Amino acid sequence: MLKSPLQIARSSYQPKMPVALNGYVRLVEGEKTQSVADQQMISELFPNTYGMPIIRMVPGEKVELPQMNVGVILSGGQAPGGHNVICGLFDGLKKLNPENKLYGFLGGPSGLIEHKYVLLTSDIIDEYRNTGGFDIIGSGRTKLEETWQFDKGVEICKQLDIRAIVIIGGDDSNTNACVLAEYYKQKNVGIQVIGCPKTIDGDLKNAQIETSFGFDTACKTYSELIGNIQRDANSAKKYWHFIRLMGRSASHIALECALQSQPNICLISEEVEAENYTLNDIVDYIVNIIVARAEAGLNFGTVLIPEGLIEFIPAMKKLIQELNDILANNDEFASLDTNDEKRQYVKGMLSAESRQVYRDLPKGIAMQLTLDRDPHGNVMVSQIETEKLLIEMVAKKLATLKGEGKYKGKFSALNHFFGYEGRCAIPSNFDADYCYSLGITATHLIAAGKTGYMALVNNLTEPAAQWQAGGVPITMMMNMERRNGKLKPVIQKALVDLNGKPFLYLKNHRAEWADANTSYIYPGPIQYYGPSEVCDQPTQTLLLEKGKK
Ligand code: FBP
Repeated sequence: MLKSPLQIARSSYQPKMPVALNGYVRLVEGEKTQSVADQQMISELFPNTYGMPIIRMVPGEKVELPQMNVGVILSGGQAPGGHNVICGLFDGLKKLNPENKLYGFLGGPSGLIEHKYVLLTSDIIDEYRNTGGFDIIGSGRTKLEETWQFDKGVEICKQLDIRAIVIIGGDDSNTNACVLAEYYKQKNVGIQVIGCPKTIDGDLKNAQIETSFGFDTACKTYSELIGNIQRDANSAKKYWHFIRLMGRSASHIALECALQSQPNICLISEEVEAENYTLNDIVDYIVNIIVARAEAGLNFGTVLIPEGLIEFIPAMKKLIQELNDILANNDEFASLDTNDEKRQYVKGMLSAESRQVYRDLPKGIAMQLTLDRDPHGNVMVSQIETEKLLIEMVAKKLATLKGEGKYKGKFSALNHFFGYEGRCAIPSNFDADYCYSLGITATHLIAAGKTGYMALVNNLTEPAAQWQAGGVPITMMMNMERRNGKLKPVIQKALVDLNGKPFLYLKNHRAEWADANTSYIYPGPIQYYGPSEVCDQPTQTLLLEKGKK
């Protein structure tokens, strides 16, 4: 296969690692742990994996270990660095014993259930070192949550003599990893389960996990594009760019990109909800900035919009919840032929308040809200074009103001959505190093017989040599939440903390960024080679959270 010069160079990049992982390791166990909330209920649901200690890895002596086989699964959306977790696992296993084998389950969790797998050899692994994407074994969104699925997993693990499964996924997949670990321990089948924190969304983080992998590369990729657009806007001086950014419910990606590029406007869904803003409030906020800039002769700018915004506007949230209930397993709705019939049907089923909200939406957006749900029953926010909705509403408002003589500018807007552009980017040095270390760490947790743990690498704002590896019991991150009408144990999702330093930095600077004089930063493309301050920097979010900025 033909490769670019960068692809060739990256294949021989040697990820930097914490000192403790360079040789053999010893595991040091801390105190017993508690879940973040609902301790009583979580401990009853996870009697075999609750309360385990946090683990720290320190340099140790070589110990002879029996041969072991491991299976790995990629779960959910792509995130840069996933291949390196697998490479780290492979190298870690082979270092412990060259006879160890790594199997990859194909197409996500369904590979385990349907017994679809591949034996990962050094030829395969070498093709994927430091590359983006999940194509080495593929990924999927099948939920692993029923005992028949777990039992199918046992069958294939016994057949391949697999002693442990590593699940690389987000909060839901790691929740399921924990349920699987508990089940296997309870049934005493001798299969360990270890999780790895993946998602570009950045919402799998807490007191132990500093960041999920992929967030760094994805945000740097989007920030490069935003910076380029800003330079274009500042050169041509004729367009307002409305840029929606992936990230599901949480606004971490939008916030991080704002910190990297200093746009004129960045909306944060969590703030919208906390302040109880309506769609009109948001439109007014944008319009006021556009009018002020127009008065200074600046008919251009950038607006960053988190993809989950719509779900955080209280009236929209209510509408979406009603739509979720109406559309769940609704064959009658599915059998309707035209969009008009569907629209009438939905209107007939909504409460009066939601019907009004639905009616006021542009037809295209209203239709998007009724599209298929994901396997968790959620609206697929990546398919709702909020940026177009805002452009339409802002343009309408500006036209009214113009009629009243309150706005004399020219509004010409372009829309963008950045998501898929960053999920498979070549991992930054940070993600390449972090992910490889996570893979090696997972190997040591397995070798030590651990289950129900998430691989942990932290101290990430320091040079990689000073990173600390270990493991955190997944039950420690759990609380009880209502999902599809039922109370369930789940890993607590981290939304943007409105008292946290990254958001406060935005809040303290946004008036200045909105202002007449542009404060744009142009981050440029990810650099893989060069001085450390250019190519090894973690995200602004991490630097601010750790008090390094
Ligand atoms: P994960 O939560 O699985 O990491 O997915 C991240 C994400 O990229 C979201 O930001 C986005 O909303 C979603 O996946 C898009 O999903 P799909 O790949 O199915 O279009």
